[in-house]
Amino acid sequence: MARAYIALGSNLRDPAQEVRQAMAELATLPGTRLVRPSSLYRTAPVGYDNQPDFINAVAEIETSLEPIALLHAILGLENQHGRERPFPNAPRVLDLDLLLYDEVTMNSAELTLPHPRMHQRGFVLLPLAEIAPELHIAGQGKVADLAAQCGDQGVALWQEDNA
Ligand code: PH2
Ligand code: MG
Ligand code: MG
Repeated sequence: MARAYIALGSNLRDPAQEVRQAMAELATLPGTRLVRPSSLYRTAPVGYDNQPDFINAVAEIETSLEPIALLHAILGLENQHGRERPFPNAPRVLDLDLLLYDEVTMNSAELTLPHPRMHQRGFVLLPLAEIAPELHIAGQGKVADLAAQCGDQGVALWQEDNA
């Protein structure tokens, strides 16, 4: 079994519900178990500003799927949620990104591991630091240190009663 980390994000429809449901769906993938879900976070958009805030979270899973098979499986979940891709960084009903897969480093047309931007992004690092602060990102450092260094990017714990 491999240990993998997946970033979840949504800023369309009912984002908290999309992310919660996707978290549960990860456990239904073949040979896969949800080990630890992070809390949900409300996060300011990065990259393309003119869009709603996101709900983001991170999941630790255990899986017997190989990296590319896992990638295809999570893209399948995005499609089940009606994901569309009108332009890069567009608002989305569900985004599932494979962040880390054991100690694997790879760089193919389809998949780069570790995820090439995860070490700069508060919306990934803060939820990840909640569930795996001691985790090491190859070539970058320890998750807790990266989260402490990434500055204020408008990431806050999501309070259900704020809705
Ligand atoms: N995803 C992006 C680009 N920008 N910003 C936030 N806050 N959350 C995201 O999940 C996100 C983003 C590309 O996938
Ligand atoms: Mg993404
Ligand atoms: Mg994606």
